[in-house]
Amino acid sequence: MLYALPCIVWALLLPSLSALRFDEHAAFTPAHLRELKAQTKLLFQHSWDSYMAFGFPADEVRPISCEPYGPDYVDQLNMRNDALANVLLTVIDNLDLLFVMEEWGELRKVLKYLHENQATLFEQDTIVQVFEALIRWLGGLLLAHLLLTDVPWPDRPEYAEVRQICEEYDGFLLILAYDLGIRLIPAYQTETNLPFPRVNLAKGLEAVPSKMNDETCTSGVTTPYVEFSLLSKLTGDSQFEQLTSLSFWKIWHSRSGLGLLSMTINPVKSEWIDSITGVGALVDSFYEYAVKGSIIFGDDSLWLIFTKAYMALLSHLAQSNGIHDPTLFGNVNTGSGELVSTWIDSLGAFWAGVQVLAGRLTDAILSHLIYMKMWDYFDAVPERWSFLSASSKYDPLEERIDNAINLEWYPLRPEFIESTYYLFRATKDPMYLQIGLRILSVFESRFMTNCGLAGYQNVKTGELQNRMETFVMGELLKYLYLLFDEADEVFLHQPFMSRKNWVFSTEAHPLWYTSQYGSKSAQHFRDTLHKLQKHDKASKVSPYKRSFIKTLWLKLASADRRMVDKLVEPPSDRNATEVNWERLGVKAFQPALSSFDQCEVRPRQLKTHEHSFMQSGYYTWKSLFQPEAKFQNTLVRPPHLQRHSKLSPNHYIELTPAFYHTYTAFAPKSKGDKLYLQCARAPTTKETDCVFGDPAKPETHEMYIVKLTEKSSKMSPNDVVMPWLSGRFKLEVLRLGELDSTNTLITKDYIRKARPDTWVSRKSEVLRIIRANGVNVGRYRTVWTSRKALLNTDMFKISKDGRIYVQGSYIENFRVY
Ligand code: DMJ
Repeated sequence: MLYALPCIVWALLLPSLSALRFDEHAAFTPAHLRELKAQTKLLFQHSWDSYMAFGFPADEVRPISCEPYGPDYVDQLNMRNDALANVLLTVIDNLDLLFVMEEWGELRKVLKYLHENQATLFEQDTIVQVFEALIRWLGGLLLAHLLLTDVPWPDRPEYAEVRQICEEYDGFLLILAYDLGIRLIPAYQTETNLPFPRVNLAKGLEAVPSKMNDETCTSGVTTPYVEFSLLSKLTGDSQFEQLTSLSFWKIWHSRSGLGLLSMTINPVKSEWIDSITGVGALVDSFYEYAVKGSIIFGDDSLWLIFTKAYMALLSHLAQSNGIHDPTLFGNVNTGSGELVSTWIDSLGAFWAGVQVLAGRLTDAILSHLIYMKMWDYFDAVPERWSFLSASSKYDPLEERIDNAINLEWYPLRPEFIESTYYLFRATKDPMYLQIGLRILSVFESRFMTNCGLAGYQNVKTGELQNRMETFVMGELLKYLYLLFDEADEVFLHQPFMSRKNWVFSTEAHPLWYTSQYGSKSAQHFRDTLHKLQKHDKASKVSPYKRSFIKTLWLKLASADRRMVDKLVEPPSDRNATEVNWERLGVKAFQPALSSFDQCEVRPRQLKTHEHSFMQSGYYTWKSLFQPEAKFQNTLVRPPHLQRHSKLSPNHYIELTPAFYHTYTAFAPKSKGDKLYLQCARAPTTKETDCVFGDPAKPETHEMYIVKLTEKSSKMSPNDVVMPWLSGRFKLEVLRLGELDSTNTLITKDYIRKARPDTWVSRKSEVLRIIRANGVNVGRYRTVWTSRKALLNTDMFKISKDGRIYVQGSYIENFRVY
């Protein structure tokens, strides 16, 4: 490693890096992928070496000016102090990356430094955010501890050094993690059981001005649960788990009537501050940790939370035309479910990864696409992008760009490459490698600076930011490297790790837990702590810490595990009793909520992929270019990127010539073939939203999916049965001459067939249910409701054969039984 390497030398090396580059030729042979991994590793080495040469032991290195960067000691209220506290952040957040990159020499060096400085590392008079400290520092320490104590490193030459390091390791990282935990846990000293967002590491809660602690966010309240529970389980000190699970459940029970959680809350009054929700900033990792927590701890109640929350998101947030169309999850009012903004944020790109983990592959592909389009146009994901804007396509480019990009920075956030990695592991579609290839080449050509990697200060102008947050290496480069590890060479992908049930934390630290290891660890920890306290009372448990523990335990004596148990929902009884299935000729059915218990393994639009050689499923997806049509005013390429057209002559990832030619090589190309390579025209039909009955939480009124029917039954497999008609419906309005979401032209015949009772005029229309309470319906499925459910309202008219008219309009796929 070249710590003292002057910037000039790096500048000289840059051209040779790009010379190494494959010319965007999409072979993705084992040799090619190995080369891409090597190139990604060079980016890591450049960043890490720069940090060690110019940043260490500060928290970060500034990638343009090559200076160390840490907390602001003058202005304590500076938000940058949320994550920076002079605690060797780059090192702690990247310990596991050193394992991934097999940088054993570096690992040994930084472990030695941490060992020597452990007594004072967190004794910092700075105000930090519990959330950031949790995910970056505590997660980093816990994971490194697990890697050093709970991995059966094979007896192979490449692991000889790490086996040695493990043997020498005395468990000090867990002591450090505990020290940190004890400093952070005062945040939970509230009457409401919701934590304060910030603490002072050295002086506790009292040293934090109240205005810095009067607002916290849903992610801040729920996310600590996973890392803190792990800390409890590994140390045997249950306070961390008890307090954080209590807050998790408390906030879950504060969800709105629609089952939605707002973004920010006052922890003292336990009152929501806003009534907006989305899947991005401030609320993102609540969903993420409901799924991941359920995996790490095998907790079914967390999984149930996720399924309910997910149904609510599908009902109220999901915006798409047809059931196979790109979907974006907008921001809505938690009370009414109405859309309240026309932007989505960069953090929301993680969502597709969680959808993959939750087994919803088709949904994941549909929500990932819009972020790929952002890369197509901006070579980045702007912090906030507007899908709708006031501009028209005739307005000047600058004006369109101004209206399209609401927050203009891109600090090299990892979320898009993170979900790309998940999607590739789940589908093996080469399009995801192509995305990785483009990102790698943009990083090499645009974001690589003298001392690391610098993202955009302004996506619109191309101005760079003199900051490299720790997630750039710790998440982005890690996911990129693992994406190219198709051969499963990295230890995380190897069989000796597959029994661990590990899952990446929100900060990309792979975490896992087994009770067997937990009890062994807790016993060992107690013994070590006991010895330490005996020998070094003063430095290990300061008076403030001891007194806090005492008060907290008094509180816990009354607020014990039973308080959490009361809030935990039992897995609901999902059996149907009120539908006479036999009379309806239905032999098998499934409650909609329990459909989440099965993983989807072959996403629909990629179905053909399994039969085809050298073909990306994307080229069979008819809606691939729908976003261009739909968002033509806000997907616009800024001038500075147009000037760089030499670097990326064709900015569409999915149309990179080499890739397109390779991965459509065996696709049918003539018109008569079933999979003729052609995209559908964007639908011209309009959509409308309506609420029938009481728009309650998704679990309030169970709905069912028909699985198997008698021949005589009017129902068909996949039909939706709603014994109570209640909730939000998305309808497509089909008018004469329009093109619908299935690419069908609405002709007189179509309307006449649907409504034989009516004279077809230019104004005739037919409605179609696209989605009912988040469940996809569309043209080929019918929603059935009981006649009883429609009796008490004038809104509906039922024809003799069970068709339903809503205020005079006919819904083609809606029937009563
Ligand atoms: C990271 O610190 C984590 O991924 C977190 O969950 C969200 N934000 C950043 C990266 O964007």
